[in-house]
Amino acid sequence: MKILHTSDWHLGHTIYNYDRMEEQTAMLEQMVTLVAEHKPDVFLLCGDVYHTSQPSSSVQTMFTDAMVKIHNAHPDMKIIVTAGNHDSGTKHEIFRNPWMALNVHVIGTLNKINRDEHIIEIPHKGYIIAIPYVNERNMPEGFFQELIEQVNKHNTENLPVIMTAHTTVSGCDFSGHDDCSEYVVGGIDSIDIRQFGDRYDYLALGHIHHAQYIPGSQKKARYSGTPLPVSFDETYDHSITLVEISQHGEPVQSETISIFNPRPLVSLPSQEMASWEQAKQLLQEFPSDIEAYIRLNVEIEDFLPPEAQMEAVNLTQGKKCRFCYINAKRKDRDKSETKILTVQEFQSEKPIDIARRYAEDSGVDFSQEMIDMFMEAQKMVEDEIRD
Ligand SMILES: [Mn+2]
Repeated sequence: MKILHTSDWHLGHTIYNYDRMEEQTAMLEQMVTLVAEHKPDVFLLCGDVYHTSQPSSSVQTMFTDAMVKIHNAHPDMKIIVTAGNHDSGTKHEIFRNPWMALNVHVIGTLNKINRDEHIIEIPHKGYIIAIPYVNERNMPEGFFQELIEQVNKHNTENLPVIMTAHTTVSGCDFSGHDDCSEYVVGGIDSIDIRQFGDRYDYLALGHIHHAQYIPGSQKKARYSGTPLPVSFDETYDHSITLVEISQHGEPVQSETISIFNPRPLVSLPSQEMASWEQAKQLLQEFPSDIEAYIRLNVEIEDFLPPEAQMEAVNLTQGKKCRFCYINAKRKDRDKSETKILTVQEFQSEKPIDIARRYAEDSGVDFSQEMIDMFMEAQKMVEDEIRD
């Protein structure tokens, strides 16, 4: 069985108010080409199809048009789409039935009553156990293992068994993500790889943007990563994973295929920080014919000049690049000194950092327990907004 594994398309993502549909369309075109070239049996899209639960109609049209093209590129292929934490699972399921006509299976929510709905059989090829993002409070204990056992009971032909999940797995490399600790990434608590059991041949994961195998999984569990970077800190390669498994219990053959981004996210300087004057110089020297999003990494003594943003915008006049923001960090000074934030800095702070600052200023040790409780509360608020 041959599979193309991808996740975290985040369609509709905008960056500092710039619309990214052009790059997203270019990415989707590459998906169509890859399907036509490799002719996989299954195309797996493991969650975070959209960046928000309320994508605009043009973004939804971009997605549906792409799915039709992907289907037409190899009509025998099964396309399996699961919802991620950024998606509205119930909205994805509205068109579940008409999608079936194009060999597209949409799994938006957990069906605890008809668990069979999560098992998709590819006759004489293999089985896919498709699980969307589920808040851990709503995930029945042993759900993954039970489904695997059920599949293995019927798997008399010894066909490959593939499972999907959209979650944070402990020990993964979550670099590039905001809002995270060792335990929680993007509002999702990490779970131990052992919770999935060990009777699957390949675990196709979504949620973490850095493509990687899970340590200790013997290359059986993998994040495909995002095909396009969502943040400036995702400085790694972006790709899709091609997986081949001959039969149940056999090792997995896999290959990553890079996705070309016509408008990359560029930090100036690319590593470390520069002074404001140096950063301006770098921006001025940036080639005018390169299409890119630009972030300036600036180290400051006190404050940026109030006209800094405008100066940066002016320096990009006549250039094809799109200026986004100044990532300003103060030089480390005496730790006991209370940090004063500008409005711009405050707006870019994460809730957890504001809470940490509040605790520190109040002379309270912000313990791991408090961090976990805070992240839990934040996750509940985000779930509330999404639902
Ligand atoms: Mn996600």
